[in-house]
Formats: sequence, C-alpha cells, structure tokens
Amino acid sequence: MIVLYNPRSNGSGKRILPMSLLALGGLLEGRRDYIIVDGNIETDPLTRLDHLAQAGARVLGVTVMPGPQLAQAVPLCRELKRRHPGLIIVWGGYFPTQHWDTCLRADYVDYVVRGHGEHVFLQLLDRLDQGSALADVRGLAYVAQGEPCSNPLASVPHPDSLPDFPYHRVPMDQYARACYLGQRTLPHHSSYGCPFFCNFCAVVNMVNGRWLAQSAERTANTVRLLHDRYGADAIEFFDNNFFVSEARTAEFAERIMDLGLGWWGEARIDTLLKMSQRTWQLMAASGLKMVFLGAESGSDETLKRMNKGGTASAEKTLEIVRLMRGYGMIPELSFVMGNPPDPEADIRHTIEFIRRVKQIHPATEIIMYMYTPVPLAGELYETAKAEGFRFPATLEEWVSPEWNTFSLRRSTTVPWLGANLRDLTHDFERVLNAYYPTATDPKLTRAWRLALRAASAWRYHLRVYRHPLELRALHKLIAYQRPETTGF
Ligand code: B12
Repeated sequence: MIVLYNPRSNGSGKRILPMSLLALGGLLEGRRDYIIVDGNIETDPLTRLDHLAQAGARVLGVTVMPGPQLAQAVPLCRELKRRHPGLIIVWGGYFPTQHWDTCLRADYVDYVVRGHGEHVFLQLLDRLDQGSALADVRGLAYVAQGEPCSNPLASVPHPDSLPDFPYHRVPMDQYARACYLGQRTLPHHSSYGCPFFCNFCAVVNMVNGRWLAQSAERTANTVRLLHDRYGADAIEFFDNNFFVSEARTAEFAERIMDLGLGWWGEARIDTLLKMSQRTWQLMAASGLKMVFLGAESGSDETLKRMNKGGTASAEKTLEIVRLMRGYGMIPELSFVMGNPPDPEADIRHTIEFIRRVKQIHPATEIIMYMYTPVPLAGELYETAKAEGFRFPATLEEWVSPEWNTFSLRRSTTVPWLGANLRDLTHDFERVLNAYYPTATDPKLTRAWRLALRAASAWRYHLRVYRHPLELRALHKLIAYQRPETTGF
C-alpha cells in the first residue's frame, strides 16, 4: 500500500485541500492501493502513519513546502524510518524539487520526485516493483554510490490529460470553509506553471516558463461538481497564474455565471490590463471578487532587477487598482521587500508606494514578504550570494527557528537585511493593517475597525511606524487574521 502524507501546513487551523496529493491520487486510482493522510486533520500523525507502516504500507509519499510543513516532515520521517527501516520514503513538492541534494543527504529520505510528479511517481513505483534501474526516470533524484544525483526534470504533464481529483479519498466536508468569498469555499488548481521568469519565484524551478491549463469547459465542470456535490459557494484557484489566457478566462466566466459563486485567483497585472471590457464584465458578473497580484515593488528599476518581464511597471499597478475598484473587486497585492543591494531605500520606496495604492482603493489587500532567495540564477540571487548568502546544508539546519522564519519569508538572518529593517517593514505592516483593517476578515466588526483606525491615525499620518505596541495589543485582542498565512 502507498501512503500519501500532507504535513501540517499552518497553525491557523484553516485547512486547504491537499491538491498535491489528490493530483498524484488521480493517477494511482485503479492502479495502486493508496491512502491520503492530512496532517491538518490528523491529531496524532506519527501514530497513524506508524500503524499504517505496521499494517504493511510499503511506500510513504510526503509533500513538502518550505516552513511549517518541512518542520513537521523532518522529525516525523526520521522517527518512522527508525521504527520501519524498510519503509520507502519519497519526498515531492516545492522544497525537495529545489533542495533535492540536501533532502537525500538525510538517511530518512530515499527518493525525491522533482517537478510535477504524477507520472514520475508512478514510474518510480513500477521500477521499485521490478527492482530495475532508475537512471532514465526523468524527474527523479536518488542516492547512487553514496552521493545524491538527479536525473533531468520530466516535462510538465498537461493538466487536461490528467484524471480529475479523486475527492472521495478525502473528507471534503472538512475543507469547505467560510471566508470573504463565501460560506463553503473550496479550492481548485486548473493549470500548471507560469510563462514568466521572476527571479525570486520558486515556480520557475518547477516549470521553467511552461504554462499548461485545463480547458475552460473542464475547469467549469469541476467547479460545477464542487458546487453541486460538495455545496461549494465559492472557489479559490491556487493556480500560480490562472488568467494567462483571456479566451479561457472569458469562456470560464460565462460557463459558471449561473452558479452565483464568489471566486479568487492569481494573476499578472499586465496580463489583466490587456483584457477587454467584455472580459472584465464577464469576470465581475461571474463572481470574481478578489485577485492575488504580484505587484512586487513600487520601483521600475527593482522590477527589472527581479526580471519581472512583460510590461510590468509601478504605474500599471496603480492602473489595475483603479480598474478593480471600478468593478467592486479587491486587488490582493503582494510585495517583495528588502531587496539587495540597497534594502533600506527599497523598503522606504515601497512603503510610500503602498500608501498611494491605499489612497486609490483603501480595501486593497497588501501582503509584504521579505526578499527570500530561491536557488534560481538571476541578479537577485547572484547579489545575495555575493553578500555571503548560503542555503543550509542539512535538513536539521533548515528546520531551525532561524531558517523556519526564513522559509516564512520573514527572515532577519539574510546578510543584507538586519533586524532593524525587517522590523521597520513589520511595524509599517502593523500600522497599515490598523489604519486600513483587512476587508477579508468577516468577524472584524465596524466598531473594531473604527477603534483600530482611531488608534493608528496619528502614526499613519506622521509616518511614525516603529514599535506600535498599542496596535500589537489591539490586534492580539481581536486575533487579527493576516490572509497570507491563513489563506483568507
Ligand atoms: C495551497 C498552498 C498553500 C496552503 C497549504 C496547502 C497544503 N498542502 O496544506 C497554505 C495557504 C497553508 C500555504 C502556506 C504557505 N505556503 Co504555500 N502554497 C500553496 C499553493 C498556492 C498551491 C499548492 C497546491 O496544492 N498546488 C497544486 C498541486 C497539484 O501542485 P503541487 O503542490 O506543485 O504538487 C505537484 C508537484 O509539486 C509534485 N508533488 C508535490 N508534492 C508531492 C509529493 C510526492 C510524494 C510526489 C511524488 C510529488 C509531489 O507533484 C504534484 C502534482 O503535479 C502553492 C503554489 C502552487 N500553485 O502550487 C504555494 C507555495 C507552495 N507556497 C509557498 C510558500 C512559501 C508558503 C508559505 C511559506 C507562505 C508564508 N509565508 O507563510 C506557507 C508555508 C506553509 C507550510 N510550509 O506549512 C511557495 C513555496 C516557495 C518555495 N520557496 O518553495 C509556493 C510555491 C507559492 C509561491 N508561488 O511562492 N500554502
């Protein structure tokens, strides 16, 4: 039997359907005996997985993102391997795809599947059954002659050629959640990849500029199924870039018009700005409420250094904010701050830019990440290395508090960014989230919004951001939710 495990992914208790494992499950369905176990549901995952291993599970496949998931996967796999030396442990997902050699130096990780792994995983299972060679299994990394080695990445599978997610394998009811979009929000992932090469983004390492999508018809059918069978009244598309094709987007919006859903997805600003008024009207009428947009920076020079490509510019960010306000939609803008070589100037520039955005559309959601290198050739990573940046050499180091904070993109340990600058950004974030409380937190009452605004007004207008202890206390009192960590 194959066990597929989704380590706990965030402490907020909000569960996101483990689509990484459902995608694998789709291809195992009818071929292999398998089970999906989600650490966000399982109260004692070690005991559960231990029992499954005692009961004869032969392979444990683990999906691993950097951060909390990695922090749980390491001790769990180490202990399971100690108890069950014959259990074959396979890691896949964003972290092992990028740091396959570090993973394989740990004696509790036997194989790493890099990239989108449906076919690679199946091929590995067949080879393990046959006991045959692995050198030609594209996308696979393993230990040979005592050293980690990786075969070339496999081509990205086309999502339209892959089976539907086997939803019957997971307790769907436990994933439908209330949020800004609706009372029973469920996710989908209708495309793989992104055609751009931003050099701070891990997706490039996963797909190298490919973008392959399910048709508008197939995507709408899946959404209709989530609505009809699981009562979804809202959909989050976690695609890295849902809106690449205007034709697909417009047809999709038309096809779901009758469902009266609320929906959200991730897009590029310059791509959306090229879309016709008709497509915008279709998106608005079909329930598109909010779009996650990589604004990244208020400086065109920094956007160039990030290799943002296309026709991205700070002026375009202001343009999309105005346009979305006109359609009653909320832009969710993410910024990458503290970029070398001059992180202070970069942070102060983007803070002023964010203030301009908020003047145009106060409900705009602002997400601030600190520049967090990924192993991807490009000006930013080269500068980071020149400043002495090095990734940890062992998984044990990766799960240290310092590197866990790094993985959560809130690091202070990167050589070019001291605690002072990181704290300036977080203090500004605190003042901003008080002066403009998030529109996405349904439990934030009007009274609390007014209280937060009143308490933060002097700081916001006088640009006194440092040490907002009173606002920290207020946010704690109301358990203020930040969309980027909780999934809004
Ligand atoms: C949903 C999601 C979440 C959910 C959690 C989902 C869960 N699993 O429980 C939430 C909102 C909690 C979350 C949080 C975070 N996330 Co997140 N998340 C995603 C997102 C949007 C979708 C993941 C998904 O389901 N994709 C769909 C499936 C089909 O694709 P897939 O995951 O790539 O899986 C395929 C392959 O990777 C591979 N594979 C994956 N797992 C396995 C396992 C095995 C055994 C095998 C063989 C193959 C395999 O095959 C799969 C099928 O093709 C991705 C971006 C994306 N679009 O993929 C970001 C992403 C993975 N997250 C990211 C990050 C950084 C985070 C946070 C650190 C953000 C933060 N600052 O807090 C936290 C960390 C949480 C943690 N580590 O616990 C980054 C990782 C970047 C990096 N450096 O590696 C991504 C890539 C976003 C981005 N564009 O940067 N996240």
